[in-house]
Amino acid sequence: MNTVFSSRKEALTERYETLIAKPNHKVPFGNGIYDRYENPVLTAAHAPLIWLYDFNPETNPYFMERLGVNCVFNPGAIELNGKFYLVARVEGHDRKSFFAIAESSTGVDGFRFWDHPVVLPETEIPDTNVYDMRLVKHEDGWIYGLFCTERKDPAAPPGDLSSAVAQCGIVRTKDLKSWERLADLKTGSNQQRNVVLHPEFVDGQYAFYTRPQDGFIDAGSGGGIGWGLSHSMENAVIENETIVDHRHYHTIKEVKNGQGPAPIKTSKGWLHIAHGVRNTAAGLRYVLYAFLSELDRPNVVTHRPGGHFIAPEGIERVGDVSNVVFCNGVIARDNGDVFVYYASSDTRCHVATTTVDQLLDYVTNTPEDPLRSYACVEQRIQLIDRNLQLNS
Ligand code: M1P
Repeated sequence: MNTVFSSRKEALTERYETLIAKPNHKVPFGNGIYDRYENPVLTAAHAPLIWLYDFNPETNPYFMERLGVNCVFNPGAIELNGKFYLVARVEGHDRKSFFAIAESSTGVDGFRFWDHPVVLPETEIPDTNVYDMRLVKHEDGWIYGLFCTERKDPAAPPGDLSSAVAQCGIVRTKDLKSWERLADLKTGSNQQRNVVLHPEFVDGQYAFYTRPQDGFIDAGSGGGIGWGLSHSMENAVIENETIVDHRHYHTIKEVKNGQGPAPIKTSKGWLHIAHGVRNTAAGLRYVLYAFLSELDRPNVVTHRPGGHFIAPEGIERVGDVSNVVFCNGVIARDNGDVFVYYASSDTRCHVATTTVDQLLDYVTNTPEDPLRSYACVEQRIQLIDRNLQLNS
């Protein structure tokens, strides 16, 4: 057999298996709210070699990559029969994203992709690009995947090859293997991204978190995390969209924000993880934040801890779209453990672990953003004075 072919194949296979077997450890100390981990849980290097290379020495004597993978990020997450599944956004060298499922028995390491990516049926108007699936076990018995479907803007002037229309695509499955495509969600907004299905019926209807916005990138006069109800999932229509969580001047979410995964049900309310975006001289900065909403009215927010929950750190700051953390997947286990899957800089996937107790402590006891420097100093002095008293 051709020696270049066989030596490269052998070496790359060994490197791949070493990567998958690499144990992941908590980064020491943490912040008491959650623990980060030393290694990302999924990267482009986790793409199986059979996705990338032609394994025939006759047609690929140099064991050359044929279909590259650029990055693996923004995974939806679900636990089924005690196993952890991520539906990752895999982006090829051709810039198109697709979904693929990786499975682990620990949730923090050992994630291995299934052989085949998800075959996502198209609608009559084919998607150009699909990404950021939110997986939801709904009380109706289906697992729904809501994702962003992107198509060229038909109203774009000639020569404009960038303008796109983003809308919410919907699929459902029972086993993560066969997927039924439903009609795209209809709302009154020109653009929709970050649409998430609430796991329970509200007033007997399907409930959605939305993110209406004017333009493909800019929220314009729109934005905020929206909310709406639909009688059907087969032909989901939201007639009435209201804003649950607004954008706000000079905060972590002044430019835009969006619901992350479906919220976690707790004894004190629905626990939400979301992303907030602000502008800087270096471009947009995406961080995660959290909030709590009422159990019976998930669209009514009761607690808003100020500032970010997770911001990009170290290597997380660098990637195809730098200074970004994004989360559309979380697993809350029956024992109270929570696995927050987040991606950094549109490049790789990480996990942070915590518990429902810790998250409830965080959202209910972290003070709100007082919105002015003077008030922030007052807030901090109150904390300092209480501590000095305790220390004396
Ligand atoms: O590039 C950062 C993120 O940008 C978009 O999020 P949003 O709609 O909130 O701006 C999405 O394309 C997301 O996938 C991406 O990570």
